[in-house]
Amino acid sequence: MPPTLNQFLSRAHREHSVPDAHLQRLIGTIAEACKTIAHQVGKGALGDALGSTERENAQGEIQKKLDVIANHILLEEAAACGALAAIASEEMERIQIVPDHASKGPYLLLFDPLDGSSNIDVNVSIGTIFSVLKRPYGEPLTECSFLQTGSKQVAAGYAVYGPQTMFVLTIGDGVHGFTLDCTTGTWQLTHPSLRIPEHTHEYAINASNARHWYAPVQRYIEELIAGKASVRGQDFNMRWIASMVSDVHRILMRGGIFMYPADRRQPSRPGKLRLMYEANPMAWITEQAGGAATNGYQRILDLIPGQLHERVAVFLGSKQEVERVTHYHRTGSCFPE
Ligand code: AHM
Ligand code: MG
Repeated sequence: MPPTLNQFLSRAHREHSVPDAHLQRLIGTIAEACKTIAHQVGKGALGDALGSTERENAQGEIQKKLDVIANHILLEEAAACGALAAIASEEMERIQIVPDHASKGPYLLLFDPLDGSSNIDVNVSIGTIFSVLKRPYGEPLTECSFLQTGSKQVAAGYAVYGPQTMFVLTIGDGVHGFTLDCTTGTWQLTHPSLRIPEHTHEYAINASNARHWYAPVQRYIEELIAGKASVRGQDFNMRWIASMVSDVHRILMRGGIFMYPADRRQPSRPGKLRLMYEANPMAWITEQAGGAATNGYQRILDLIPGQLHERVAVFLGSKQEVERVTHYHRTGSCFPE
């Protein structure tokens, strides 16, 4: 019988003293909240939770009903677990500080409660992404406390609500996947020590934006499409689920590169995805599984955030592909070699 998530965390604590008791409780609480979200997602039209609200989130996007429900579930459960000082979410403009009357802890939690929400109403896989940082002491607890590089994360992961419900976690010692056993309600370690293959034949990008891409991305994708006839000398396959969790999960399972580049539509906007609760946790998971993650120029985990909800270009997955597209950006090389 594979270990459950709780057994896995207890063993990691015994063997490496990481995660500490607070972090164990926090990860357990997030996983429980994901179970509740999975249950809500699974109800579909029977749960009166499909469709949109009339409200916008901090980024000016119309919230789906399930965005709001998932945010509420995570917020309520995490705030009460005693491990946190404050919480930030894609769905909340400002951070939420755990009130003085509640039990507090040394960690900060960031999450995207329901990633890929355009897929909710059409019954395609979606997920929850989270990132945990240590609370800096010796300064007031504000949004600035969250503005740490991704390399400071102490835990990161996601849940994917698909044909199987899975919880994928890193605490800095590899990447481990747990599958929800619906008969017992436990997360079982089914995918220990996941590794992303270095070579791949698969890429993921929203190709409908091709006309807006900058030259390094144009060149890289043109070569992939040309396949055997190009400098690449092999054919590539394309997949785009429009749910980062699902696309990254596929890459963890069988390799590939995921891209959401900056483009010419809004030159001041460096991509669509959010650095602190989308790119950072996925970048750390990718690196922990032997892959790479950059914004085209720099390692994502080294980027110093200026704002809680800031956006970033993302190239992540199989190492050799990420290195190639990053090289095209760094050298400004737009023409075949
Ligand atoms: P969301 O957090 O509002 O759901 O947006 C993020 C999602 C990612 O999951 C996905 O990779 C991307 O947006 C899809 O964008 P597009 O609709 O441009 O293909
Ligand atoms: Mg998202």
